[in-house]
Amino acid sequence: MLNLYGFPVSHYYNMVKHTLMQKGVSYEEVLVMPGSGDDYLDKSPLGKIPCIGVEEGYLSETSSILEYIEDSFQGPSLAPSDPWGRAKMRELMKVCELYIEAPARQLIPVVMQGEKDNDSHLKAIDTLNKGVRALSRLSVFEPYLMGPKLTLADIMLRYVLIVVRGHTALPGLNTAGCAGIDLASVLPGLEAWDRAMDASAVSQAIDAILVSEISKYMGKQPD
Ligand SMILES: N[C@@H](CCC(=O)N[C@@H](CS)C(=O)NCC(=O)O)C(=O)O
Repeated sequence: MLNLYGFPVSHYYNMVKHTLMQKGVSYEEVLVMPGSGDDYLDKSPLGKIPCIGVEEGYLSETSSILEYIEDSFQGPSLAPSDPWGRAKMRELMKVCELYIEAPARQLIPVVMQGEKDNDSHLKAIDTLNKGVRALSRLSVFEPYLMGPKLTLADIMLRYVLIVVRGHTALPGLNTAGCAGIDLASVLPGLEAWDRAMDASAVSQAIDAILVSEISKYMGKQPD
């Protein structure tokens, strides 16, 4: 049985959970909060959430986990089968992670606590603008990022966007607005993509948990 370590409000945790559910893989959730101590470092060396435990050992870093799940389990395929398509999917995932999620996360204190802009916030705004434009250049939105088939890149983007434009459970988290980005005009395919992603029973199940669990975890999150 695969163990999934973390907590259900973490957007990275939910990328892994979404992938497991989408593929129909059985798993057990093990509650771990950030800063859980040295024992957890044996599983996830930087203490990051999520991580998984399988027969072979432990694995952290979400994109590695997603690819491991895709490669190891039956169920609907969530990646192109050819090397080029697969590499292009990884390119999209890197853009989501490094140039959208990371700068958006840096802007959270600005939008939530009204912290004053400083050099690092201005750099984050610049990176986020470039990241969203890169996403636009790399994606076809037909309706999914790479075409008619859902891939791991779509799953990653769904949860990255929580940090960029908020969520019904986290309405104030509009870091794109703080960076002056009008998502609908930079990403004209986003509306149809949202409809396709939101129609998924897996998305709906994860959103329902997020809404019901959020108040329990808000005060404990380090971000
Ligand atoms: N690069 C990591 C990032 C994961 C991450 O930052 N997770 C957050 C929770 S959403 C976390 O563990 N924060 C606590 C910390 O950074 O120590 C991944 O891809 O899994």
